[in-house]
Amino acid sequence: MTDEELYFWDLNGYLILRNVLTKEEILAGNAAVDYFYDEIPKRKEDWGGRGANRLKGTGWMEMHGLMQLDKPHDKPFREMLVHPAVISRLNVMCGKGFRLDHGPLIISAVKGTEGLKLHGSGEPHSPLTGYHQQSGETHCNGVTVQFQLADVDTGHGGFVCVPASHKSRYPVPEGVRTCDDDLSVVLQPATKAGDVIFFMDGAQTHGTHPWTGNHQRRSILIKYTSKSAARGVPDPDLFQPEAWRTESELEGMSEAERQVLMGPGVHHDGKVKPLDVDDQGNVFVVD
Ligand SMILES: O=C(O)CCC(=O)C(=O)O
Repeated sequence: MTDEELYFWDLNGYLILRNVLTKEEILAGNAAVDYFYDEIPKRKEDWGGRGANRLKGTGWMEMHGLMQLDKPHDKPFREMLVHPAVISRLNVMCGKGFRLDHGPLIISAVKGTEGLKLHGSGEPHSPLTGYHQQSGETHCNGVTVQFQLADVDTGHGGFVCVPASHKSRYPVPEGVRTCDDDLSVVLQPATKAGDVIFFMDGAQTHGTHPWTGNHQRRSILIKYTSKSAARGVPDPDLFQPEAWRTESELEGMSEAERQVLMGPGVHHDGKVKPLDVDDQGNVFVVD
C-alpha cells in the first residue's frame, strides 16, 4: 500500500484501485456469473430502500455462497479472495492475519433495481467494525472489498458512500440515510470492470443507489475482518462451547458458565446471551 493510498484511505474511508483484474479474469468472472445469473434471489420490493423515495425500485438482488459453486465456476471467486492486490492492502487496513468474515457474494441489479438504505456511521462506536489510528498505524475491523465485473458510470447507481463519515462524531441525519435529502454528501464513485473498491464496512456510512444502467450490475463483495473480530459465522452451531472447548472443561457447567464460553461473533440468532448480576449479587443469564 503506497503512502498516497494510505492517506486517501484514512481520510475518506474508502479506496479505489484501477485495473486490478486482467481482461481474462473479467471474462472468467462474468462467465461464472452467466452460469448462475438466473438463480440470483430477488428480495421483496422495499427490502433495501425501507420506505426511502430516492431508493425505490424493483427487488434487491444478492446471492451468497460463490465459493460453493460447481467447479470451475467457483474459481474466479476463490482467486479474488487472496488476490495479491487485496492482500497487500488488507495487511495494512485490517492488520496481518486478517480473515474472511463472509462472502464472496454478488450484488447484481437490472435497470430499476432498488437501492439500499445507507448504514454504518462509526457513531455510536461499533467495536466490531470500528476504525482507529494509534502509534502511527491504522486499524479497521471490517473492510469490504468489491470487485467490479461490469462498468459503473457516474449516475448508474450501485455502491455509494459518505466520504470521511468514519470520522464523524454526530448522528447521520435520516435524510442522508434515505438519500431523500442527502445534503450533497453522498458519493457514487464511477468504476470500470476490473476495478476494486475497498470500504470501511460499518465504520463508514454507505449503501446503494437504485440501478439506472441498461446493463446488469455485477459486483462481487468479500467481507474481511481483523484476526480478532468475528461477525458472521458459517454455521450457528459454531457458537456452542462444544465447538471451542474440551469435553472435560464443559462437564457440569452452569448455564451462566457456558454462556461465557460461547464462540465470538454477532449473527448468532440469540444463542449467545449476556450475563448480569442482581441486587443480591447473583449472576443470571439475560433472556
Ligand atoms: O455495494 C453496495 O451496493 C452496498 C453494499 C453494502 O451496503 C454492504 O455490503 O454493506
